[in-house]
Amino acid sequence: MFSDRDEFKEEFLKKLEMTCGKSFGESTERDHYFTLGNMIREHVSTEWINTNERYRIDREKQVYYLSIEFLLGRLLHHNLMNLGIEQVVKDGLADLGIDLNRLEEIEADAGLGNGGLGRLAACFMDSLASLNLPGHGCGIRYKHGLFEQKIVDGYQVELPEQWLRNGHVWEVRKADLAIEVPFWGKVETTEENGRLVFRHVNAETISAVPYDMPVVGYKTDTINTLRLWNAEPSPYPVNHDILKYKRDTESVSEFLYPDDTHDEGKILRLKQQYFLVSASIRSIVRSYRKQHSSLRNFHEYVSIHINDTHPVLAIPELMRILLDEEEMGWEEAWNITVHTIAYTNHTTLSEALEKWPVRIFQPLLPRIYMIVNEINERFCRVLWERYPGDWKRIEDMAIIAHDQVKMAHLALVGSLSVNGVAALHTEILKNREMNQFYEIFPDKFNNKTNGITHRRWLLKANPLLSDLINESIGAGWIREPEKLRELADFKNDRVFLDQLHQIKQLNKEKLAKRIQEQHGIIADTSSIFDIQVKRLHAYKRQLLNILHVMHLYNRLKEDSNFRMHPRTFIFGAKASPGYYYAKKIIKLINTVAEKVNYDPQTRDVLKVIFLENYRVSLAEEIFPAADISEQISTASKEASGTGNMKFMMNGALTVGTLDGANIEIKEKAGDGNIFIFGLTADEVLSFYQNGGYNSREYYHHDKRIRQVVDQLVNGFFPDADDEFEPIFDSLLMENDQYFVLRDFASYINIQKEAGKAYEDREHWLKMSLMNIAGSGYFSSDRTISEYAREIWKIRPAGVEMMNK
Ligand code: B1N
Repeated sequence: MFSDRDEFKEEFLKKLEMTCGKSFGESTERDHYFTLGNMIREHVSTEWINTNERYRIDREKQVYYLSIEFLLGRLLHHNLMNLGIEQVVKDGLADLGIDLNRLEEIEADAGLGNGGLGRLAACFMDSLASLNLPGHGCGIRYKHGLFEQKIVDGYQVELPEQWLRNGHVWEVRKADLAIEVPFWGKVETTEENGRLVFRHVNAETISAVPYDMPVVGYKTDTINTLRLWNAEPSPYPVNHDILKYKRDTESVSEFLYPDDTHDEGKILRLKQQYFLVSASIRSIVRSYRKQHSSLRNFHEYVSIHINDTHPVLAIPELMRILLDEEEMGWEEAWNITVHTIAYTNHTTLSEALEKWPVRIFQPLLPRIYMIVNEINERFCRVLWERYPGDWKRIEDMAIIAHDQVKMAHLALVGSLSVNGVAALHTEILKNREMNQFYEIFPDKFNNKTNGITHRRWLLKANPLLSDLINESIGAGWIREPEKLRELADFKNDRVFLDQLHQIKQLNKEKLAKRIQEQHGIIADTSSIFDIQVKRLHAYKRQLLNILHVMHLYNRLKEDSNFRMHPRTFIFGAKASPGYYYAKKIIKLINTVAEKVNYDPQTRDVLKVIFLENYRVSLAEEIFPAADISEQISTASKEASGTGNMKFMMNGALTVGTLDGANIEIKEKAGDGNIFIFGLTADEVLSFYQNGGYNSREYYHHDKRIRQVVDQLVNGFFPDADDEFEPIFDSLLMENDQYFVLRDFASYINIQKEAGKAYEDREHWLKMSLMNIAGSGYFSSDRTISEYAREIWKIRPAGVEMMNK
């Protein structure tokens, strides 16, 4: 690697001429970006090869993290930072008159995920490498990531995302390692030498071509691999219509499904899932076989993690290889499989539970179906012995029932570990959603509270705050984030608190500038930045937030004595394109914004901003600028949340329900440093079970509620006609499934309290500091260490840490 800026410059200029075929004088910013990116990737390649060699020679156990989503965001800055060459590169470029920040903006986000689940996978990649753990990702190289969102006339419009338009500097295509994945056809069963042999014939195959990306650990020698599979026509097509065949194959890795916590049940999705699983498992086995003569001890050297049920076919696929290729008996193959696979559940929402009709599953994956069927029959026999005559229970728990394959049941039966993603979530799985399975397999269940990489979400996203932390407690927190605790010592230090305030202001100004450039709205940086950014979903209750804004507007209009600290309510959210109700909420937020932002009577104290196209790179500017973090899901519905952790780590105070990881945030920040409101999970669940909630009572008895609900339909929004009737109906005609009206009064009160608290600046800063100080627990380094120790049983490779 270049040791100083002059060496860097020399190499950069040489490389520029070679890759772009232009002189420096003729080159554009895009040329500079590509030159730098290619240069860095090439530098990384030696260590990348070394890491792989080391893994091969040491024969250490490896983990493979299978995920249908990896929401990586941009990589240039992140890689420079982790390599420890950020400053040299910045200085060298500056000498040439190039601004590194501008080059960073050229990079397209790798948006191969919807939200929390996909971003979690990306944070885990960073933590694995940074902790020197032998762990790799396997995913799909979607040509189009999550759609780009435009807001037109207040409505969401979706455009295809184009991250590969200008090529992608971080990937390496490895065509020679392609794997053929078979679909359709049929299975011929014959008997050979007293043994049943299964042959999958007349299959239509798709080539899975790996594109590898280096995953650079933070200032270590470890460089792991994220392998993304691209679907291409196979060199041996059986199909005669070549053009149609080409289109059909390529469609498998064309689009990411845009449904967050919702199951679409489309055949192409099942194809994607088997494509990912089959290519990944076969390639894992292929490299295993290079070092081991049989697969007998596979589970001692390999752990395979499935991120939700999307890759659950890893279970029958591994069985297929052990049975059909290795010619093992069922018992031995099953023992290896169950000891290899671990499963994380990310939601209890029933609409997200994957179920496949047998009539789709069986013809598409004939051999896999046979194996799932056998797993089911054997499992049902076990159930029958344990619960003789209890037909109802067996029907409920079966993997295949009523002509449907239940993917979660397959995961529960076929893996050695089942974990939830926050303490409350795991308890709900054990005691409610998966209680019958918990009874049989109590030892499988465990909790792994989510985390986020503090390197991207604090060190990189908030350089000013990171500097302040370094100056006060040293840089040890970067490797050991729990050390952020030491910041608590500064809670009575006026000078320190004042610096904290200055930094928040600067971050707010930066965001305000972006808002003004993009939306033409001026956000007052002395107002409270109250932010809700996440996917749009009824259970996340963006509706509660915007109804509260309408309530404040009403108060301001009606009561000239009403005083509040000025607030800027900021939203960012994509709605699934087919999710009608969610899109109505977006339109409502924009309609309210239109009304309050231009009313001379209110615009100085109340602003509403809907940020277009929320994504990782924008998130990095948002979290550091937040005063208040909105985490207001209906209790029991949000499995964990991870945005809540990013806000906390950047010193925002949470206004939230006792849901998901909010409960643990409250413990770590301290009860006095968070604003909790609303029903508890137990209360919500018992309402669902026993009834007893009537939303109309709340509507009739609370005139603040009546007023805002009526305003949805009574002409308050002059051009809205019946636009918001579906929202009105959901609240009153459909009994408000998400308890928006039930929690409304409690929410108004806590918001009032938060607003008042903000006016005592010193106290607020203390609370903010206690959030930062308590946030170390939510580093994904902690989460990944727990997975490594308790589930995967993998150890850090013995490598030198760079002393930078
Ligand atoms: O996973 C996150 C959690 O922090 C969130 O609470 C949870 O909602 C999220 C089907 C999902 N659960 N399920 C999904 C995503 C895509 C899809 O096609 C389901 N996402 C979550 C990380 O644990």
